[in-house]
Amino acid sequence: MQSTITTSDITQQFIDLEENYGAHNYHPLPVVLNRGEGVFVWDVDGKRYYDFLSGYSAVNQGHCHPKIIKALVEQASKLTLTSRAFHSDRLGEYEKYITKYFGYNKVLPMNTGVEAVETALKLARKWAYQVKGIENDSAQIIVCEGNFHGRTTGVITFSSDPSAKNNFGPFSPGYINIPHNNLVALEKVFQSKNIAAFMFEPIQGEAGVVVPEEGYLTGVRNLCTEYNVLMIADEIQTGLARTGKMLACDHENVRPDILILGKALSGGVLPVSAVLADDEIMLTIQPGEHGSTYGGNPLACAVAIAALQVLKAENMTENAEAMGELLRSEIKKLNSPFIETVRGKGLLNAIVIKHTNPEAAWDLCLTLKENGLLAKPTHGDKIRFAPPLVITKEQVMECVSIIDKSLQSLE
Ligand code: IF1
Repeated sequence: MQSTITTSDITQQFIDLEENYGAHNYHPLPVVLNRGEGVFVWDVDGKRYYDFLSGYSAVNQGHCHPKIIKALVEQASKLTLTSRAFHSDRLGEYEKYITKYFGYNKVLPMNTGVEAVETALKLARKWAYQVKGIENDSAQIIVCEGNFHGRTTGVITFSSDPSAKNNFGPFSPGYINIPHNNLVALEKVFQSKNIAAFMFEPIQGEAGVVVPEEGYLTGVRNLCTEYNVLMIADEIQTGLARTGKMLACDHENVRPDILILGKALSGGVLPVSAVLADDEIMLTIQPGEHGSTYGGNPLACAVAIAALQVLKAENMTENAEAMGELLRSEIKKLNSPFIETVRGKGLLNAIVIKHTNPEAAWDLCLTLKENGLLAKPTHGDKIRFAPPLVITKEQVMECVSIIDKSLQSLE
């Protein structure tokens, strides 16, 4: 079923500008947004939508959270960037705050998620050669099939997604892919003496919100400890209350050796990412060996403190847990013939569409849009349902009725 979608003239004008002057590296839904507040966004025609993507989990705190915006505006009018050639009065304060918040000795501040991932990989290699004693240039890092850790040429080296990788080669060596959620495969690959680290997403986001079995995180932790391999948790999407715990690793009380954060670390206000680790790992990088122009800038520090504060102050972790349970159970109650499964933890969820039409998930998202809810398919037949963590019970129920109404229109 091709939805009879019409776009207003003003919407089309903005879309045409992007078509004519922007790279075509995305295929967005035909909607042009110009305002966000909490769980809502508005388009240029003034139509309101529930945001069920949350900027790919960067807007956990809700769009334009007033306390985060206040921190942004105040700092922006004082000092935004010093570079790390000089100290600032915000960096040390932020470093102390975030390391106490997550229980690590040190933090290395970066900007985008993939930069933090690259930083974690460099730390793992430094540690491998300088602490574990692996022969130079021989370190191997284990990653999972179905992973998504960003889009630099270094990181897509180990992507298993052809669309992320095709014609971007040549790629760098030093990575081994194993199946996600498979401890036997992990222990097998750990028999080599050259393994520096295992990097994984506690729940695979891009793969379609793939939740590993209970006990997997504990098994990973135990194997990494036993074989002296660094456990690197990429919590860029699963962290910061998204899955109903502050970190997805908290579902099994497991502490990674390197923790990677991004996205909601700024509440969707500007790119802020971070790598946390203890001294044995973090201090393998000496002055001049790694950095970034904007890494740890005063503006990012001020915003990130506010973004972390509101997560706790407004009990967003607990709300994500409760509202996620409600959302999944209410969607299951719909008993739609077009929903194969509903899965997720907290407010990181996805439905898998069952339909003869390969475009059904896209068509459903177009209909959801018409009915006032924005969501996007991932990998064809899965639709991620990940609203801001401030969503209320009443709003969840309204969204379920929008989803129900939209499913009815699928033939
Ligand atoms: C796109 C996906 C989500 C991430 C994890 C690192 C990064 C991401 C677990 C890199 C980024 C974003 C990238 C964005 C869409 C979105 C995404 F579909 F691509 F995979 F969320 F699932 N680790 N994910 O999810 O962080 O450098 O982007 O700040 O590239 O289309 P970044």
